[in-house]
Amino acid sequence: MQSLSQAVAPPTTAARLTPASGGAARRLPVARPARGSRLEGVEMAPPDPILGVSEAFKRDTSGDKLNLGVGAYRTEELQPFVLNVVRKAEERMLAANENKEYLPIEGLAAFRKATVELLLGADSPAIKEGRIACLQSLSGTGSLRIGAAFIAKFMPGAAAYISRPTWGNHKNIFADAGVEWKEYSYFDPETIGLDFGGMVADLQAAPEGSVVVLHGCAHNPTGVDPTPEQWEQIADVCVAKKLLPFFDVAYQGFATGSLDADAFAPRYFAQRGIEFAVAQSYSKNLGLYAERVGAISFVLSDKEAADRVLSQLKRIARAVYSNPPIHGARIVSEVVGSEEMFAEWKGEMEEMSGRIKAVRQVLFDELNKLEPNKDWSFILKQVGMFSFTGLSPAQCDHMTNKWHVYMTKDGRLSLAGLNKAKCKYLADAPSSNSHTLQLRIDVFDAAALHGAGPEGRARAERTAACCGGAVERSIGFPGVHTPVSGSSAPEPPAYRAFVDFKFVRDNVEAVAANCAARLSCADPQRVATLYEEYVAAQQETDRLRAARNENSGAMKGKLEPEARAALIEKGKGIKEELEGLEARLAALDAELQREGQRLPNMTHPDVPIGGEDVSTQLQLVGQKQSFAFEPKDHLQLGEDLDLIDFETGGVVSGAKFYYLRNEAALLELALVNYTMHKVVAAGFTPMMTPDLVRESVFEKCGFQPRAENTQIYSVKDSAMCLTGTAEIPLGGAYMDAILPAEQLPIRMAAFGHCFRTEAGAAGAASKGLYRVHQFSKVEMFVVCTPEQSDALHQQLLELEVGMYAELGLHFQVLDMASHDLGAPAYRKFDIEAWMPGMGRYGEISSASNCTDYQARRLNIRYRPQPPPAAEGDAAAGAPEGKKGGKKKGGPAKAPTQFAHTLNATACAVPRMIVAILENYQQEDGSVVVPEALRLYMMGIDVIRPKKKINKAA
Ligand code: PLA
Repeated sequence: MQSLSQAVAPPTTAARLTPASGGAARRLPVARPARGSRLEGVEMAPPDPILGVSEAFKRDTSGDKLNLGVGAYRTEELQPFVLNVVRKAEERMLAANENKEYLPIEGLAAFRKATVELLLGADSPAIKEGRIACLQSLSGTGSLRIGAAFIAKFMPGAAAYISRPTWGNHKNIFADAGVEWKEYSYFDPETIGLDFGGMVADLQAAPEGSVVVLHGCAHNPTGVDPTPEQWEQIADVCVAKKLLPFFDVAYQGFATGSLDADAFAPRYFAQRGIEFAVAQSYSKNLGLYAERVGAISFVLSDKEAADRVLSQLKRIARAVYSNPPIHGARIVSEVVGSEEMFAEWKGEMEEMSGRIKAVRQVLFDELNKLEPNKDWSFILKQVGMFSFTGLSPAQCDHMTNKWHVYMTKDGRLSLAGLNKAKCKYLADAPSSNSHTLQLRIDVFDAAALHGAGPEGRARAERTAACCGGAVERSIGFPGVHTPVSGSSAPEPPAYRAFVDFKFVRDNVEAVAANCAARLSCADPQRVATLYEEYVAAQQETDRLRAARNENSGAMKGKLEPEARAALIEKGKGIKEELEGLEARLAALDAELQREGQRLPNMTHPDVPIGGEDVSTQLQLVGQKQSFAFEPKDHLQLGEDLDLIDFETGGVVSGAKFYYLRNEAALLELALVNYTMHKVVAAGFTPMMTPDLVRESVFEKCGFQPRAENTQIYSVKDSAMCLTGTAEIPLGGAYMDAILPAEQLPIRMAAFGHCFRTEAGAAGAASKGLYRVHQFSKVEMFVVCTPEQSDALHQQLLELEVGMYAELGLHFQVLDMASHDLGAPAYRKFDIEAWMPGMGRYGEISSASNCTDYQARRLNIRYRPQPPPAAEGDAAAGAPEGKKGGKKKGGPAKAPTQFAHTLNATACAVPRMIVAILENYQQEDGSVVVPEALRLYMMGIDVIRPKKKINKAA
């Protein structure tokens, strides 16, 4: 049986601790660190972007400090708040003297009843009919995680769509559970409101059966919620696209102050009979942060399904924490279960949400006083605990480092942690305080970014121009293009590519010109800037680490108590600064990856700049076939000679599928065997490769299986795709390898099946065998050193030319123009054969030099040979570490370098069949088999008409 990890290999996992699957049995040397602890490779995880802020806040000794990071409610005195109803409930519980026995796995019955009633209303039919599978779990986070684990297990392959932006932990939760997450548009910085059009469009574009995570109310971090009418339309899309809504209800009561009004969305979905999942939390609305009390529920269409789902939720929870904690659950049951306490809670809820609204008003007023010409209304319009200010990460850092205002790097301010008095500090303290000027500028900038600020607009325009535009990229087979599109901002990188950032920074103009020449929407200037920032942060980190070491060195030995105390204090300061910097480094690194991975390869200087029409003709081989009769096209020949059966292909599989029959079936095998014979003779290792490959390998080879209009078929319920070309499994074969230079070049040739959706394909060229959903191909792939790749590119071309010439085809060789290069290709030679049926040349093959583009993504390296031992050195082969004062371990190993990769079509079977049938047809309707193939054709040298099987007897 397939294991879960196989079924849902999370493509978002960036790093792997173990070598590629099957690594142990690989015959290739794979670098393993020769270090001490077996866990030496475990890297430091970055501090949590939200809870890390609270940790830093605690360490700050300033009297001015303000924690606007975590969404935790404070009183007007900025003190933590325990609700009166909670105190009362606890008193009752204490008086009742209850025991501490384990709860059932599903939790406390009274709690579960109270929780679904709070969500859907006590008279909800779903509750009455027992259609809700409700499991008490560990607050909102744990409930989401159990829900995510359920999705991973029972909806394998379904991605979870989360809003952009969203609560930072959503990505962790789904990724760690093995559910791939993707984003839908949500926030429009221009209007500081909902990008409803973008949201609906993205959800409509999501594959059927996807999960869509919706904030039930008081969206975190934007404070922007859909209107009831918009919720109706969201529900329509969920129904039409069979999406599973997964509500995250963490702030019920904080949007409007009313627990009932804030439950509008889930209640509306339930009323429409839409099945959904929901995670509820009592952290905020009952102030039970540390009690970890919440629930995961599935609202379903019948009781029987609910019973089954609950049984599986229990099964998951049992293996994670066995059963939930009781204290908080009892508080909830007491409060929600008693009419009087429930009413009191509602009052306190209104009070909390009212205080935040009052703070909004004061902050708004202060900012207005300060800068009346700006539109600050977003502060008032946003709902819930937060204000989404638009401050950049650098500005947020500045707020913290200089003014002790702790906030998350996405520009979110928790107004629940602010009071009226501090609003003044935040916006406009007495003018004698020179600090405020800077603060004012920060917040002022925020408005500029939100509104028509030049930077924000430029970004938006760039994204629109690039991603909406017709940027196309070849998927490896000539003439087939995949639009590189994304609905808006690029997704975060799913893997780490070793992009040469230094090169980009040092050559930013050349890289920009290259992007323009290739119609790429990447932004080299941004990459260069990010890299500069990254390097500076790295240097600062190194400096601090050295200071820390020096400080701890100074503490060794005997010291006066004061001196020691001073050193300890200093050490603390350094530690804190380091933590802040490390978080910044991690954020910079992620953005560098995201932006860097969008860059295309550089371009060979001889490549003509422009569209296909400016490609250079390098060679013209053979001559156009002249016919003394009216030649047929391959479809007619295929029909007349009973060779190609599209009709049955259509019935059995669908349009653009076909059967090859009789000599055509043999012709496919003959072409494959002929080609294999040739390439093996040329030193290529013959291979048969998997037709299903992990999505991540596609990405590392430079393909985009998830892009809109992708040419690649994804396999439902798995993270695998059907190969579009054997280039992908061949490229993946040496992923993460470190190859000794003397093993290079590695030449491989694989027979593989190619599957293509042919999205957007139309016109004459899609007739017959020219463009089909499945075909066979022999593909060549080379891994080599940088010095070898240009010559090998020529050799691949020569091999192709030799074979097609021997097969008697007439063709031209083109050095393809820049617009026609896929992102990985540095240079590409296409071969186009004369196709009498179309009356023009048609592509039959393509050979690309990808230089180190794929190798930097697939992490294919080689180790150059060490320089020959200098004279007078220890004799070569002397025992390591003995003579000559050499370091233990023998001659110094040269540092590894990225390999180069090349790929080339040796034989794309159907297009060869087209070319052969059309060029070798005879006046009598027969087709002569090219001389070179006869050896492989079981003695058949002419294909003649034959009696066909009549299906309708
Ligand atoms: N869902 C959303 C949207 C949240 O904002 C939070 C908490 C949770 C779920 C989970 O909270 P729980 O596990 O305590 O029930 N968000 C906080 C805290 C308040 C945090 O990050 O954990 C925040 O500051 O965003």
